[in-house]
Amino acid sequence: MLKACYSIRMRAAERSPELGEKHISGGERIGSKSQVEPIVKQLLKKASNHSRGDADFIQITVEKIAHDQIQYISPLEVTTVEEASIEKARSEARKILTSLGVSEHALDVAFHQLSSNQNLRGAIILNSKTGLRLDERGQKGVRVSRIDWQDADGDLNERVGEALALASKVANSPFTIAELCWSDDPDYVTGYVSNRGIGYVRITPLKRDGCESGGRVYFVSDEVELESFINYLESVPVLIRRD
Ligand code: WAQ
Ligand code: MG
Ligand code: MG
Ligand code: MG
Repeated sequence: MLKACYSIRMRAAERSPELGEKHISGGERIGSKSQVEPIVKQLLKKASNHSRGDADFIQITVEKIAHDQIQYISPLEVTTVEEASIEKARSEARKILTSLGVSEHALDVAFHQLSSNQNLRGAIILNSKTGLRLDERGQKGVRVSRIDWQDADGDLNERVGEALALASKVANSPFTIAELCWSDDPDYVTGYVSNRGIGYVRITPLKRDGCESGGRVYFVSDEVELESFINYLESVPVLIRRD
């Protein structure tokens, strides 16, 4: 008999009457009944002592998911590119994304968004040709959820394992042309570009140490069925497994 599975999501924010809500951290996991408690602890720990600030609001949501809806997908291959400067790293990222069919204009929009946005909770969806933003989520963006590794993620650290799982789910959609990401955490300057053909290409440094801007951009094709794409990202449970 198949055991019940749970989606466990966390979001943490700092709230001030003057500045409103600042995004601190988020997390999304999937586990069996006996894993719920350790996962909740891990997500609480992730939300606390965060480099973006002291969370004074932490929300954890636990939801049962149907076992027969889970999709199993392989992780993208990981490679790493180290550059001598942010300019060189960004130009390498642009070169790769251009080769995948992302237009110059869409790249300008994406780099501007990630360089100027300090409070993005999810991803921005851009048409890879026109650079037009397709989701209407503002600062909330689209948060990929119901995603985890089936077993251990190998010898990856927590951050890389999470990012690789997210990127693998995103790349698996036929509407995804490519992704660009770097963290909004001030102490983490490595980002990546990814898609199903090139895999997960880590690039460092994509931003200045101490900088709190970052986020994710999903470049999509003209054929995108937006509602079904967003539903896949947010709601379809996916477990990553090495085959
Ligand atoms: N779905 C969509 N967007 C997300 C999600 C998600 N589940 N989680 C984070 N984001 C967006 C959101 O705008 C965040 O502000 C931004 O990405 C950065 O999130 O190989 O740590 O968790 O060395 O700070 C990538 C490189 C690290 C890892 C990315 O992102 C490596 C990272 P963070
Ligand atoms: Mg985080
Ligand atoms: Mg994260
Ligand atoms: Mg972050």
